Amino acid sequence: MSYNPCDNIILITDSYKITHWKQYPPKTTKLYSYFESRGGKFDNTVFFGLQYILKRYLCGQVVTGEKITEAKHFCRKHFQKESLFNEKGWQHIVDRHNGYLPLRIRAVPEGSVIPTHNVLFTVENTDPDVPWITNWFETLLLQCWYPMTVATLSREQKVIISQYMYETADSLDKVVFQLHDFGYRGVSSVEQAAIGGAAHLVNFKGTDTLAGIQMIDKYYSEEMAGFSVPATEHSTMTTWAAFANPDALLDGELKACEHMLKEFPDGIISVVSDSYDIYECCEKIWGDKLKDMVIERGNTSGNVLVIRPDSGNPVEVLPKILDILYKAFKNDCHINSKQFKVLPNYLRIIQGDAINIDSLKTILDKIKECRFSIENLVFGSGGSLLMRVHRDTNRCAFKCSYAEIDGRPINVYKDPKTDPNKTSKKGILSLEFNEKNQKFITHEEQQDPNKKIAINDLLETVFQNGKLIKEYTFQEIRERAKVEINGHRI
Ligand code: AOY
Repeated sequence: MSYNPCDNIILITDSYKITHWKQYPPKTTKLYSYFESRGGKFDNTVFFGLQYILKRYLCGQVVTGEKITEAKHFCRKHFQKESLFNEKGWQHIVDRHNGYLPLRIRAVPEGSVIPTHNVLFTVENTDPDVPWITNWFETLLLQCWYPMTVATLSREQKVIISQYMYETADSLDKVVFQLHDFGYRGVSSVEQAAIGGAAHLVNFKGTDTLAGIQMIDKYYSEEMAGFSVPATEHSTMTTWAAFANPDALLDGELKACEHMLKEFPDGIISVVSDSYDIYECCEKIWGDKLKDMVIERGNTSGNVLVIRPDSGNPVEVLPKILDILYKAFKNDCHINSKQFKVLPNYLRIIQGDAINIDSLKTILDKIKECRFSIENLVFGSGGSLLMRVHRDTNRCAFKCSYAEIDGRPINVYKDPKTDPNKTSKKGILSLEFNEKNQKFITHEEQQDPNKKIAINDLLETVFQNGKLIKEYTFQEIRERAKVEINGHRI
């Protein structure tokens, strides 16, 4: 093998799909399938991530004689049977198409926010001799569920933060930095971190997941899509116990905090402050012993100390430390135009523990109820943002809707008695935005001249015969996915 395992496109599929070429009706010349979200946790989905899959796996000369040979031997051993593998079919792709995949993929532009139950992309073979390749790639193409779901979940959290910011803050400018991605360690692989991290950056600009940034640079032409700042972890705080009395560990934490202020005299820094007692650290270290240094550092605009609690129930901890800090730094605090309390502009809090879309809402509600502005806070989210999602979060599915068999056009669909929610769409599909009622609608059976509707189809050909036909920049993707809140687009 001269390439990495899992780099043979022929084998990026489910075992059973290898046998499907023998199962379709004879004289099938076209198979046409589509991807949709059949509902789930959210009413809208952000379409994102197909371009990565296309560029990474499907573009160019991806089928070679060597890969066919490897796949043939693999299948012989895997199925313990000869000739289940369609060697002739794949060889046809090498001979006739020089190893470029004879497929057409049409998709809604990335970053589009589309209500569920609409077509998001379609796939069809362009060579009547190999109709089975359409669904061969279902396995790979359905993995689009992941970037799409993370982008959707991240955007929903942006909607929530934006609403509370609108109600309690003077400006919405900082929203794009209010949900920082902490999720690299919590995902299952570097590739997942890259894809999920990139999906979060569709909506926000703060991340510690470097893989996401590098992915966007390579596949979406934006060099630096995410930003971060110096921040401590517990090891950099608790090692200062070396300079403290064992029964006065807070002295070690004091030294660690003081060291941070000295080593990072300008810009934003974040200091995890719950090594021993978050309340003591806020009251005695930041609010007393180091208070003058914090104020002095804060005299230069742009210098911010961000205090990070990392344990306990945020609904209890956050109001308590907001109160402690508000009292300690009273002279520099103010009440904003919306009549909410704001800490000095050089002092903020980041809550990066126990954050998910549900706890986020509860926390924001509690903080608002305590009359503190949400501009005092930034959030970090890890596992819940990148890992606690699955294909059914947005109920993503890929289904065949149309075929041509012996020259006849056929509507193809399923309509299981045991679950009407699994009914699939029929025929050739197109997606329309109706300007009159401002709604998206998927038109079915567009091959039928009696049912065909003259519309502006939003689906664009992005891939044809092994080539990327249309490419989206991250900038335009972000623009499309923006959240609108009382006339502000964020
Ligand atoms: N990062 C803002 C910059 C990042 C982090 C990453 C797991 C940061 C913490 C912070 O302020 O506190 C992975 C946990 C924390």
